[in-house]
Amino acid sequence: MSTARRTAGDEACVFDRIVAGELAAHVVLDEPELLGFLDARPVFAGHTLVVPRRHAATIAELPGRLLGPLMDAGRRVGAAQRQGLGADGTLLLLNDIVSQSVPHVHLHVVPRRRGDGLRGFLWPRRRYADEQEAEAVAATVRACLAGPGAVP
Ligand code: DGP
Repeated sequence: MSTARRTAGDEACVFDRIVAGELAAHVVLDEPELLGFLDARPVFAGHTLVVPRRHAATIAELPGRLLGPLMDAGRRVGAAQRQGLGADGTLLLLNDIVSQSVPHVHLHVVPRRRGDGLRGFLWPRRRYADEQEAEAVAATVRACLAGPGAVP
């Protein structure tokens, strides 16, 4: 799933179509490897999606060298939202597979304001039962990161 213009079923990926100029979007960032445009259903005005031009459905499929530039674009768009839109801060968020409605990597850059009501909306927190449970979970992830199935 890493070639350009990849499709989900028979339908062209909607973000590939935006990158190709086949679908209109309000572009805010236009760079050789990345495109940033307004989310059509924003949490707040200015909510931007930054996508790699080359199709990758998930971050495991995205070349690792693009992760830094993707986050850096989020950093710059967030600063522009603070400067131009009066935002106090930024939520950088990337839904990967679960809750990912468009199978093309996209970084949400959401302008935040103090008191905007988003506090705690993402997840209710829990606690580990004890240190043993936490260590067992950490050991499992550590082993997978060092094992043959690790993403390069
Ligand atoms: P997610 O749920 O994390 O996969 O976010 C996908 C976002 O993509 C969602 O907030 C709405 C946005 N979106 C979906 N289709 C289009 C589109 O055609 N144009 C634009 N600008 N945004 C879209």
